[in-house]
Amino acid sequence: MPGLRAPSDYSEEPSRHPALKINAKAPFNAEPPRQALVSSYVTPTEFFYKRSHGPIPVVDDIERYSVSIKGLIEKPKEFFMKDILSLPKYNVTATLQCAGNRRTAMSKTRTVRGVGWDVCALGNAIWGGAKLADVLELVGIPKYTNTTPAGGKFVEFVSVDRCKEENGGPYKASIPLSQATNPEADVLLAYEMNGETLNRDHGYPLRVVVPGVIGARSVKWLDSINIDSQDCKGFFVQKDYKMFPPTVNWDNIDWSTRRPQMDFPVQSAICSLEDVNVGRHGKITVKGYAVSGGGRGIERVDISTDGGKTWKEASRYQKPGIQYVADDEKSDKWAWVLFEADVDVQSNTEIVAKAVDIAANVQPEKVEDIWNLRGILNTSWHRVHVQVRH
Ligand code: MTE
Ligand code: MO
Repeated sequence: MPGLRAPSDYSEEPSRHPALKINAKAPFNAEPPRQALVSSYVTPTEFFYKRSHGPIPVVDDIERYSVSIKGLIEKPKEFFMKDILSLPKYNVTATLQCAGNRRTAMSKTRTVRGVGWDVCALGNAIWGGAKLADVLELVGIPKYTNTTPAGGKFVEFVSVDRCKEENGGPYKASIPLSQATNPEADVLLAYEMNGETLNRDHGYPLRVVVPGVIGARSVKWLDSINIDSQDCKGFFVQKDYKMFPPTVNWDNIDWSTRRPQMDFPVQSAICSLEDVNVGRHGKITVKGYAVSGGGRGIERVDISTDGGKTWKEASRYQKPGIQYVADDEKSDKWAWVLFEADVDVQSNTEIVAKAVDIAANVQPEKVEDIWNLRGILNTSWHRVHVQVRH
C-alpha cells in the first residue's frame, strides 16, 4: 500500500461545495461566485478555487508518505510527515491566484486556449507549514544563497498526479534556489490551510506555497524535490505559463524565446457586481479585491463610474474596519486587499476598477494590448455594466 497514489480515473474525487461554478469537470476546475469571494478576507477553504490537471491523488497510508530530496546535494534525504511536523511551524497569509484568472474575458477579444475562468480563480488563505529554507538546510543547503558548492540553482517540485500535458506523468514545476532558501520569501511546505489539515483538493498531505508568484508554482501533492542546475524541463514550466506578445500565434510560437512567468502582475476585480447588472438608479456599493505579486502591496484602487474618464479612490482593508496601509508591519504582505467604494449611478454606465501597487505598477487599460494565445495574466481594467431602470 503506497503512501500517496494517483488514481487513473475520476472515481475517487472528493466532494465539493455545490455553490462553486464548475469550469471543467474532469480534471476538476471551479471557482466561487463573485459575491461569496469578497464576503471575507480569509477565503473559506470550500470557496477557494480549485485548479487541477488530473484526478485528485489519494493517501492510503500517511505513515508511509514521504518526500525525497535529491539532485545536486551532498545529503539526499527522505522526509516523513513526522519530520516535517517537527520543524518550526509558520502561518503565512497568502493569496494564490491562477495565471488563467479572467481568461474568459480575454478570449472574448480573440480566441485563446485554456480553461475559462471568470474573475475568481484566486483566494486568500492562512497556510501553515514548515519553511522550505529550513528543510533545505537539513540536506546541506545553507540559507540565502545563489550557488551551492554542487552547482544547484533551481528547486524542482514533483507531484504524483497524472496530467495529459505530461503524457500521463506527474505535474512538476520549479523556482530559483535563491528564493527557496530565503526565509523572507516565506516559501512553505504547507500541511494546513486555514487552521485545518490541508484537504485533498488543495494538496493533502503536503503542498508547496510560493507567495507572490503565479499559482502554477505552488505544487500540490508533493512527492519529491530535486535540486538542479537548470529550470524544470516539464510542460508547465517550458510550454505553458509564459507571456507571449499579441503577434505570436500557434503557427509561429517558439516557446524557448520567453521566460517562465514568476511574480503575478498587479490585479484587481469588482466582485459585488456581475458583468451586466440591471437595477434602480442611486447608490451602489462597489466591492472587490486587489493584489500584486512579489510581496508588493497595493497603494491605491481607483473606481470610475464613467468608463474610465474620471476616478475616485476606494477604501482598502484586510482586517474589517481598519484601513489598509501598504508596507505597514501590521499588514499581510503576501495577501490581497479588499476594496469598497460607494458610488452614485443615475444612468446606464460602465463601472471600472484599476489598482496601483507600491512600485507604481498600474493595470493596463485594454485587454487587447496584453492578449496572448494562452490567455494568461489578464490584468486589464475590470469593467462591469449597469443598466438603470427608472
Ligand atoms: N500541483 C499539482 N500537483 N497539480 C496541479 O494540477 N495546479 C497548479 C498548482 N499546483 C496543480 C498544482 C495551478 S495551475 C494552480 S493555479 C494551483 O495549484 C491551484 O491551487 P488550488 O487548487 O489549491 O487553488
Ligand atoms: Mo493556475
